Amino acid sequence: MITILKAVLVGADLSNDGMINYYMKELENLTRASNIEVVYTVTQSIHKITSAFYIGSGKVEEIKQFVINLDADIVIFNNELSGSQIRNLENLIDCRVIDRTLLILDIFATRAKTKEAMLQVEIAQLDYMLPRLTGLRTSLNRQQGGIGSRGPGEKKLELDRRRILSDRTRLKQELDEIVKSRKVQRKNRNRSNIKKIAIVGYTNAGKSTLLNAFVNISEENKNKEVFTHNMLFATLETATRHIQLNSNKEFVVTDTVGFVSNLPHNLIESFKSTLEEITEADFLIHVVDTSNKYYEKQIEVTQETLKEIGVPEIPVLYIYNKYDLIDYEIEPKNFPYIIVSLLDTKGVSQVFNFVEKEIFKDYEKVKLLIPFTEGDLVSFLNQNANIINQDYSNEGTILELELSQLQLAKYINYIVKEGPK
Ligand SMILES: Nc1nc2c(ncn2[C@@H]2O[C@H](COP(=O)(O)OP(=O)(O)O)[C@@H](O)[C@H]2O)c(=O)[nH]1
Ligand SMILES: [Mg+2]
Repeated sequence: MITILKAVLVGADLSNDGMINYYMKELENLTRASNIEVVYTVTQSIHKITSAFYIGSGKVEEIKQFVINLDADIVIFNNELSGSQIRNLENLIDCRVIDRTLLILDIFATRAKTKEAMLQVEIAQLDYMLPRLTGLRTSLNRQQGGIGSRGPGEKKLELDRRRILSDRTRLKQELDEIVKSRKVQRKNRNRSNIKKIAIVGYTNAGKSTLLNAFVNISEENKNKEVFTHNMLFATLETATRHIQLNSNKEFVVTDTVGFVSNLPHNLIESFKSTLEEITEADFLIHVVDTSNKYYEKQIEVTQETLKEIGVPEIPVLYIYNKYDLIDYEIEPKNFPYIIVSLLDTKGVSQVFNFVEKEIFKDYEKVKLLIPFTEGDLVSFLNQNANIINQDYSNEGTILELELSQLQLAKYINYIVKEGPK
């Protein structure tokens, strides 16, 4: 039988900016994503963090009562705790205590599927553990039922520390190897000068749904869909797909891990290599879940996270998604934007039209005259460019087609100059 853990959530409000309910709602979603039931939520506005418990000791007593009365198994803090705060809280409340960071790391750990993602999460977990060894040790004992067992001796801790450090070095080396080969792949793509689009946004906004819509535009891409699911952090891996449009224009599109507010810093650090794909994009599509009433805050969170991972000024299209679910008017504050439902084919084609126009705006319509002796070039262009019209003259084939600036330079000698009529 699966027993579902019951949690009491705790949030200390230091900034008093009116956002505490948003953060607690988000923590609740994260907790559910971990398959833990939320039985109660406590918030307290504080002016100063106490070194012993983070919050005031009176509040801790109150939490203890809730834990007993509601038969809770775990207390989850929205604020990041130190090792000694965890230990003190656990001793006083007599229940396992974790913080938001550990919760997120835990979700990432269960969702990671590729070797790269697993290594990244493991490194982030070790970085979280290192400064908290004393506190976490009691937390671990308690989990195993060893109530009353104090933390291990100093010597044992030192051994643990050394073991963790050497594990970390080994994992980092493994990760570096993977990152290196990914870089080579990326370089090859860059060399081919294909336009790159990156889909970004808050977790569960519809990013993977959009990627799949792109994938389904053309026949050759069938069976390359990615996983979409109504849950936080359904996918952690970066998926890149090559899309070939009917007009023979091509681009690559990347879908990556979604964001959430206060993403643990060491998680961002260790996912940097994955997220680098975003920094190299020519165009970003920022997907927004308008059915979440805090969608504006989620846009900000995404924008801030992009800044944190060093994304330069790249043109962005905002997609205000899940319009089918809402019964209120929305007033987008970010431009350019499209309001759609990505589950609706009409919405999807609206997005495509915009994207196609935007990323291929440097294409020009020209006429080429290709001598009959160069029939290979005619068939090559038929396969690789958008041919609008094909005609013949005494000298050769006349192709009316769209070419990128790069192609224009390459075929400049074939261009037919249109004289004044
Ligand atoms: N009702 C509705 N659901 C949507 C829409 N777009 C995506 N979803 C659903 O939202 C959930 C999350 O989508 P997903 O693409 O996995 O989000 P991601 O985390 O951003 O990749 C899935 O269950 C989708 O089917 C939409 O326009 N309307
Ligand atoms: Mg996804």
